[in-house]
Amino acid sequence: MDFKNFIAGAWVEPSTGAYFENRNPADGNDLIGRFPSSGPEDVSRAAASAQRGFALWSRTPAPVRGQVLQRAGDLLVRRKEELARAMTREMGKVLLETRGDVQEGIDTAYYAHTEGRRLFGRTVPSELRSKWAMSYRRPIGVAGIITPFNFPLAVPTWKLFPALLCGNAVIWKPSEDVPHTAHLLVELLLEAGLPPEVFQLVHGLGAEAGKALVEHRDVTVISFTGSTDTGAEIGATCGKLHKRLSLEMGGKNATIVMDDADLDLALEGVLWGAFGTTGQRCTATSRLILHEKIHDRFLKTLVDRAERLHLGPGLEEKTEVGPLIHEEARRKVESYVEIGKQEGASVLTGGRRPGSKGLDCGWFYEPTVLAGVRPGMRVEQEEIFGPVLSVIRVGSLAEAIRVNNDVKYGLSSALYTRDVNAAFTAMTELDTGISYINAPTIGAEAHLPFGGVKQTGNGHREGGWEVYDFYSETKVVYVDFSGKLQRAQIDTER
Ligand code: UN1
Repeated sequence: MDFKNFIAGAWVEPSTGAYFENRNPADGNDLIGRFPSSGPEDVSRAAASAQRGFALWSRTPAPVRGQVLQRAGDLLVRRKEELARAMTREMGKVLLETRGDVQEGIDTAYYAHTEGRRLFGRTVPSELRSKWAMSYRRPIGVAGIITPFNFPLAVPTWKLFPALLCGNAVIWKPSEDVPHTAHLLVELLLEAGLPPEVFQLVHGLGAEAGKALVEHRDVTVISFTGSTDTGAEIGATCGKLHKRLSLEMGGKNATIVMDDADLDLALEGVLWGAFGTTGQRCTATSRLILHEKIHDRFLKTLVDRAERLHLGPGLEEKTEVGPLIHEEARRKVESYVEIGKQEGASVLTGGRRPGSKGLDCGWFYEPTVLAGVRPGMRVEQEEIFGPVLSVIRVGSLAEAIRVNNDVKYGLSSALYTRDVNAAFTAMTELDTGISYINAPTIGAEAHLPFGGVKQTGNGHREGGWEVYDFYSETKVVYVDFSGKLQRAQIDTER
């Protein structure tokens, strides 16, 4: 089946006439559909429509905008299972996780709904008599939203819902690996009552549709989640064109396990953080920093458990780890495991494609533990985005924190300990946007700010209350009701 773009209130074919295929990563023979390979002309049409949508939507009261998102939340609740199944089919992760992905979208919808009745400004005292000073928040314009494959629904909603609640029109370019979920979400938003020209869906490749969106002069806000390299290119363009930009990029997240930790708890957290979503989360645990006193013992149980994780198609209930997203992702994982070996790491488990015949139609790769990794090795520094855990041995908390911080990224970190002083020291010293104590590096909640420091981001946050600042512009208003000219800084009575 050929899917379409949604532009100017209608489902339309791409101007290019070109399409790309979308296949199930667990079974390459399962074709989900063909989706438009859009180009600059499609983006231009979308931008013109979005401007008309903006004129309407920006004048719609925020609580009314919120009601549309409430209805979207209700529809997501009703269709949770159906959506989760479609998402597992196209993205690969297990059903338990795609259900969670939809739930994160539901939480984001209901948070956005209630924000429609807040969107607080401030009223502050003026330095002059009979004068009020206040700020309020206005919509900005047309937001170009570019999203990744790993959370086909949750991550888009983190961006789309706050952008819409704040009164912006949206052009969405979803990942070419999960266009079907995007299609289903747009259908749902229209059903929830979103006025058509407020929302445009433009499918396509990053280098074509995505690039055209970032470069279009009428798209004044860009939000991107993806690789640090692409983020740097987008940043350069947005800098030149004076666009507001939010970037959410790579991570090299570590879990530290101290010698006083509850090791059973830590084991569960490490397995879930490293191999959940087949390691394809920005927040995935890709480094394990073990205190030397428990290093060997912990590693032994970890390897034992990792070996027993059940690999398979995500739609099968017994599956714990699904496939990687595509061939290129698997090749990248394979090449990093080779690099790790050359650097002197040893593969304690995994390090290969599964032997089982049933899995040779998908992009499966065994959960892999690399031991003997030393700080500075490439497998310790670079994002792999797959089921590969690099284990580093340390002698103290101070050393663990140093190792954690000595990477170019700073998204998430975790510490397992029973020592309250160690916990607070780590909370203060770990150089990441998010830290967990006695919990894995994954699992951020929708109502708290999400994002990282250093090359993970550019200072903005998704989620929670902060994202609403990104999608709105502060306007300040002074009202002088004294009836005479009062000069600020000059006529003040001291
Ligand atoms: C991502 O990996 O891009 O905290 C998002 C988590 C999820 C979101 C991850 N709630 O792991």
